[in-house]
Amino acid sequence: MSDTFYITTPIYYVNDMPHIGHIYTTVMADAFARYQRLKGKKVHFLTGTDEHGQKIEKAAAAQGIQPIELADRVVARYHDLWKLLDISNDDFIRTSEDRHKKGVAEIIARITRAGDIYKGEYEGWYDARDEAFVPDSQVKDGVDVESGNKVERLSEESYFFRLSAFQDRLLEWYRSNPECIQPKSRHNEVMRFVEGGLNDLSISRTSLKWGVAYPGDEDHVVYVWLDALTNYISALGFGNDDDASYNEFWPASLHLVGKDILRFHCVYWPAFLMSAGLPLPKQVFGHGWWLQDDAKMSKSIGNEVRPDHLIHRFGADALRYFVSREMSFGQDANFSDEAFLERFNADLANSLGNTASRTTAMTTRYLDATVPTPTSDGPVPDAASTAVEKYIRHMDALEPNRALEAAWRLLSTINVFLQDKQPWNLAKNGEEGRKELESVLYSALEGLRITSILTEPFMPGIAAALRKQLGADELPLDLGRATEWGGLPAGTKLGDAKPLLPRVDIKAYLKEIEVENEKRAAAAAMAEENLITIDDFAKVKLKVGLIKEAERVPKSKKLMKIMVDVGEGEPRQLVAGIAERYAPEELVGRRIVVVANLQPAKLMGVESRGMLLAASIDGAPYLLSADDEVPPGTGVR
Ligand code: ME8
Repeated sequence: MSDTFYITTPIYYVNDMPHIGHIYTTVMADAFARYQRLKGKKVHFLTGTDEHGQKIEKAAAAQGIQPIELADRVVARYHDLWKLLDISNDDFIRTSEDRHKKGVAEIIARITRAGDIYKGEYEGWYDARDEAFVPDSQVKDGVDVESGNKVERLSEESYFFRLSAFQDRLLEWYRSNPECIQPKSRHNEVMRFVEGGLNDLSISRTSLKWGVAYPGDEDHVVYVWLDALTNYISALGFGNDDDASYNEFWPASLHLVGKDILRFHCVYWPAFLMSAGLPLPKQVFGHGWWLQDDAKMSKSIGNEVRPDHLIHRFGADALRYFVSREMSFGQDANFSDEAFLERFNADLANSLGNTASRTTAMTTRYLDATVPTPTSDGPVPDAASTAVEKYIRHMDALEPNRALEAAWRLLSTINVFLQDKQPWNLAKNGEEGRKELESVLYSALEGLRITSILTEPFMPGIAAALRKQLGADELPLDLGRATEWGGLPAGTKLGDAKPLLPRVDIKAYLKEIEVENEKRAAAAAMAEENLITIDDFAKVKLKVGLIKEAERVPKSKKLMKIMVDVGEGEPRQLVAGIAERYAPEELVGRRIVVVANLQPAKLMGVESRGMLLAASIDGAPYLLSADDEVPPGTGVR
């Protein structure tokens, strides 16, 4: 069996800030990475960002910044979040990095050499949200009926990958590797899709600039999914001078992705690799979606959960635990603050926190905070070995929620045992009672030590704090000998007892966040009032105008009627409040800036078809002007 384990998350788009979905995949990948380390594997854990493509180009334009600036901002947020959540990734790849571009160039070179690329014309639909080509049969009224996303028509020169030629080889791979796509239902889904036939895939775009330059053809950039998928090998040094990590870790043990992008990972990616003559990943797992009120979170609906308040108040580990335990791996689940708080109280504060604090408090009180002689009496030792065995079985089968259930059954056995034996009464029963008291407390302490190992992949911070309280922080941390009964030596001094996870008053907390949310909504509404998007600004059509005639509006001190050439043939009539500062003869021949798409209005009975721009100092107008060489009608932006 290989002693390396290479695990990846998808690389996340930088058009949007991270939310619970991105947190979930990364936390689960982290849990598996930590688990494999506990098993003694040499782990390489990769995450990163997907920075190219139309979606990012558009998002950056909407904010009036360069795509790379947007990427830098969002990447900084990802780095902060992964630090806060104690994610133990070994590397973070950005597709804007040179090492990645070299990897993309190399895989294209290999596919080209294999004769699987040809030049043609792409005529069809494109879904910029998923960065996917959509077949005609799937589009109705400009919408992809499968995803519900809007699509646009493309017609451009493109390089094509001969995906159609890989149908049989892909089917053969699925059939002879029943484990390669998980869960099983997804394996069947992908097979059915491929059995339905495959079209060749457009792998370059000309109508887009923000991407990896297509090798040898400057007019094209590489299609963002070919670019993105290659991150899994470019990050290891594939196509670079130093490819030692590639040789050590490829093929990946596990690509962990959401079910939304399974097809890209199970059809395109293996086909690219087959063509390039490279080994295929061992397994792709497509997990379910976090929903809110049964709807998938999405930017357009604006229902994405960003649980910063939960992390801030309860710590990263509480959130890590909640997402790991609440969702049956592979299925969908709803996210709610209420569900989080209930689990927090029941599983963390009660089952774990209380058991730990009762055990350490009694050991402190009755046994001078010192671990007594090891014993294997009572039900806890068996419960511990069953828990470890089940935990390993479920983790190996990618059933993390069930692995946690197994660990919590051990906690429950410890709890029931303490309740039965009532150590506080044993303490009153002389020498006989004292012997049993020591045995009961040893079982509880040792059961907790083993729990601290099983929970480490999910809650590294809490697990470490628990081990410290048990005086076990220097003891080995692995899933071999360390989980055998009796590891906690007699005479060990307990660490300081601090409450690990105090209960929360759910009602009071929900009220607190309601008030917070109201405040936040009010702040957002204000921000919205003051800020406009670039699209809002683009609605205002500004043009340079040349003043041809000017005369005061009779009986008005302020108003001047002017005729302005805005490049439309006929001059436009405008009425402006500038007569107190400018004489008509000063105006004729000036080049000014005009709002050309303002609804017409009447001022003192005179029609005005537009508005001129002027700076205003204490109410006095100072006209904005344009240089002499700018022709009338020129757009201003
Ligand atoms: O698809 N529930 O990036 P992305 C659970 N760049 N997981 C969710 C989720 C939800 N509601 N929403 C998102 C991309 N995710 C591409 C990937 S890989 C070569 C390129 C998670 O930023 C889930 O893992 O849209 C999903 O696959 C991923 O975020 C999509 O992230």
